[in-house]
Amino acid sequence: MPATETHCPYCALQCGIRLTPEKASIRLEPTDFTVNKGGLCAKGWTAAELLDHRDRLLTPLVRKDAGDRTSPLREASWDEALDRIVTAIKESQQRYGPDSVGAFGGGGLTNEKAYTLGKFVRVALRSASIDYNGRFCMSSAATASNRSFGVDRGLPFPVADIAEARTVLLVGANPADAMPPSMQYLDAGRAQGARHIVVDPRRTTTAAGSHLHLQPLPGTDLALANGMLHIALREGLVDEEYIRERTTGFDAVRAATASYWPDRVERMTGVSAADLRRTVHMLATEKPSMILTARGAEQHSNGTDTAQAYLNLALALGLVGRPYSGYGTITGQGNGQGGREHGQKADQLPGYRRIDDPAARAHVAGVWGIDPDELPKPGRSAYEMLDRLGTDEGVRVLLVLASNIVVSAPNANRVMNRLRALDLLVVSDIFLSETAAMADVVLPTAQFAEEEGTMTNLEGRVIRRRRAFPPPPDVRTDLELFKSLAERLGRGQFFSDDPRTVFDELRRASAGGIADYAGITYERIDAEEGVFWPCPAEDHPGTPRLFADTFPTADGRARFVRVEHRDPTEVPDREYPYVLTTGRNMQQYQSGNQTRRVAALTVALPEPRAELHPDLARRHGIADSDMVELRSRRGRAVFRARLNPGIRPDTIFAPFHWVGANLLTNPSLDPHSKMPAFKACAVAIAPAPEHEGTT
Ligand SMILES: Nc1nc2c(c(=O)[nH]1)N[C@H]1C(S)=C(S)[C@@H](COP(=O)(O)OP(=O)(O)OC[C@H]3O[C@@H](n4cnc5c(=O)[nH]c(N)nc54)[C@H](O)[C@@H]3O)O[C@H]1N2
Ligand SMILES: Nc1nc2c(c(=O)[nH]1)N[C@H]1C(S)=C(S)[C@@H](COP(=O)(O)OP(=O)(O)OC[C@H]3O[C@@H](n4cnc5c(=O)[nH]c(N)nc54)[C@H](O)[C@@H]3O)O[C@H]1N2
Ligand code: SF4
Ligand SMILES: [Mo]
Repeated sequence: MPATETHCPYCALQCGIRLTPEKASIRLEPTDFTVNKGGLCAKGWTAAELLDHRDRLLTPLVRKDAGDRTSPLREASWDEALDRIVTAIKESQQRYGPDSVGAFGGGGLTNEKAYTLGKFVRVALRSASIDYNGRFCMSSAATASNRSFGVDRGLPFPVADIAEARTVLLVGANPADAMPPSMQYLDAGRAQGARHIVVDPRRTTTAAGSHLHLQPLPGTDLALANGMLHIALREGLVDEEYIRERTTGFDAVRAATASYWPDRVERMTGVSAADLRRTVHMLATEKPSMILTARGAEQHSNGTDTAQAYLNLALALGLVGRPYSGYGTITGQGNGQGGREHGQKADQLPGYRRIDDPAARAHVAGVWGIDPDELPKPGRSAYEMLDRLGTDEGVRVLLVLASNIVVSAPNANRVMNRLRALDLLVVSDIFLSETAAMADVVLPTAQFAEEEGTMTNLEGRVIRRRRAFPPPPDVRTDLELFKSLAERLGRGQFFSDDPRTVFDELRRASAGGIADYAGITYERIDAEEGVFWPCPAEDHPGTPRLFADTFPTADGRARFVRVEHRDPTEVPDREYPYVLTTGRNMQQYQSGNQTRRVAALTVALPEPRAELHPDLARRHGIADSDMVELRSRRGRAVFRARLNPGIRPDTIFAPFHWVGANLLTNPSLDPHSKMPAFKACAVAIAPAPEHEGTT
């Protein structure tokens, strides 16, 4: 078999890789694809191990005794598995109505699969109940970008532009661990004299390499941004002409920032007024400048307003739409961008259309060949759906694809209880995840190198995932799954399991929408190293850079939105005196269902380690590598301690790649985006016996 050029199965950088079958193995090497230019991280280098892994799911599994989840899973035929699912769907819909059957999707699905999942739920199930793990990822920055810019494309410029900026402010982003090959652009910038400022409660590798590291208390990034805007206004650093010509709504923001005096902001955040001033001076005077946010700023119960505060700052300094400058959010999952455009969201139709917009409903219903009145209304957001599973008003039959919610959803004890209350849980995955292990029916699915499709990377560049080998004999793609379920539900005529056919339909469904893919073809992607949306026609070049002349809002101007600091919903008190924040380690990916099975990664990082300051550790009699117990109002979990003098003494950091961190986290939701507060809750700490092991 010849070599196949495709992309890494994991994050949104979508590094180019080449897979070459050899006698007894598969060789994986980086390509010089324009984004990674020959770079890969440890996860990418070892991704071939997933392909012929001994843990691979190779047949459907069902419970030995249907309806009894304590009975063991046994192998089953596709017919038997699908029949069990369809019987449960029909019973539930008859008894409780169409919305009692729902789906939870993922930002790792190809565009073709994400699109078809959204359509399957609306057209085959006629249900409103769909949402996905991107709600836990990009939703806050997406909401802020939509309301200010009229569009949500994570980076409105190619990632290579980062190398040309002279000042870069990274807020709650740790690309040195989360996207190591992207560091070549930051490194190149620094080599030319650029200055980088990192805002993170921890001294990460990214922070250590920067010019200036600001260490705020988790959840206070909004106050920091308003404080910078206050200084910019007072010291005449804002771009009044830009504000006049290209924006609306600044007066309200100007008024709101008046009370964010530097010494007050210093007390709220722990960042010195001098550092605040240095930062805003660099951004305003050492241009071009970029402000980039990631999950550290966004995964809060005020995440939307926090992203907004940085967006306001970028607009006030006149950065947005100018060369090598602006605001961006660093998208996380492999198809985290495309996955949020084509209908997996509860309130959305393809092309980033709104499901409550009559014109959008008419257009998409036309492409799908149904009556617009058949389309359901908006459904509930991810956690709101999980929180009601198995209740009379909630979902009772749930299909989970491309997410391992038992590990990755907040307040996991509650989520597990709700999953147990379902009438039927169906999970499609590559490996038996913690969520799949709870399911009534487990379906084996094809993985990256076994399927065709498109992904949209963190830049909004649509690229191709290419098939190098067929899946194992009894393993099907999710497209085949949707089609065969739809057939059994009498709606098969609306679905195709051929990725190209689906993509061509997606192009038509997205045409005229915000995320317009109409002019993108597989052939163009091959010829042009990907195509940036919006791309409304085949002779349109695509749009690597947005906002140069106008914004896709009604009046063509960007909108300022007034935002005020609010404390995280849960702040430390006597019983739970520290702030827990959570996030990523370099060697593991997400819920770990893939990377925890890769030998080299698990040798490098075998268990979750909670990072805490040596002073805090000493106070509790904890030494490095001791076991520690963390407790919150929702649960307890045990970690091995890692003493880190670079973290704030009032803050503990824990990775979420294993069951543990999310037993503690707070599901309090951002009112605009419905993002949970993954990055700030209150915990207590105590030594734990060694024999407990990590949770
Ligand atoms: N190795 C690896 N890489 C990944 C992933 C992975 O699981 N593993 N996942 C991918 C995905 S889906 C995503 S979304 C991205 C995420 O990429 P990032 O957002 O860069 O990763 P996180 O570790 O979640 O958070 C970034 C930083 O925020 C800091 N932080 C915590 N609380 C706060 C706060 O209140 N304010 C500020 N300013 N900072 C805070 C943390 O200390 C952390 O260093 O990574 C992608 N890449
Ligand atoms: N405490 C805390 N929790 C967090 C976060 C945090 O920072 N802190 N971050 C949040 C963020 S940003 C994210 S993105 C989520 C991610 O968390 P999850 O949604 O759990 O993400 P993954 O672990 O990538 O889960 C993907 C699953 O799908 C499988 N899979 C891969 N490809 C396919 C496919 O094509 N089809 C199917 N059917 N399955 C497939 C994989 O094997 C894996 O089991 O976690 C969120 N949870
Ligand atoms: S940075 Fe992301 S896309 Fe690149 S090799 Fe690592 S995990 Fe894969
Ligand atoms: Mo994410």
